Amino acid sequence: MKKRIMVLNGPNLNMVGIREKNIYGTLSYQGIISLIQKEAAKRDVEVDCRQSNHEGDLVDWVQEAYFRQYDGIVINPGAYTHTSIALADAVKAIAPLPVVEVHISDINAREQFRHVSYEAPYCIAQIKGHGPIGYVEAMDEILNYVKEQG
Ligand code: CA2
Repeated sequence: MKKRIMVLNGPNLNMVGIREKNIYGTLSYQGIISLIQKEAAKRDVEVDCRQSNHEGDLVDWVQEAYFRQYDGIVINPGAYTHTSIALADAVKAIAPLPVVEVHISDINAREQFRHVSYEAPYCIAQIKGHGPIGYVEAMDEILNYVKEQG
């Protein structure tokens, strides 16, 4: 059966490529999704890509990935990374479903408040500062993890 990965993006990620290009690069949100879809097709993987500016949507989708038995989640929670215990709880609750956290920028090289991630302790990996290709690396982390688990 084809592997199925949910790719979630949090608040303001629909703005990349439009503003703050010095931080997030010039590729648009749609460009990032096209890149992920192209790389997923090469790996014969199904990706379900969603973006929301609302915390509860992200919590609902993490739960949906669990109940609908996706193989894993790639998530860039945006600023909710640094604030949301609700999202961290959701990620923790679906263990051992593998979750990889992605950040386009290197959150550790930025403001102090971005150094904290509430969900990172419950993720199998965190990828930061690799730009849009980080999403593809995250997808590969999930696929390797799933393969190793048999
Ligand atoms: O580096 C990342 O991917 C982030 O998750 C992006 C978030 C930020 O809050 C995190 O600390 C790191 C922000 C999403 C993009 O926000 C924009 C705001 C204005 C213009 C363009 C993008």
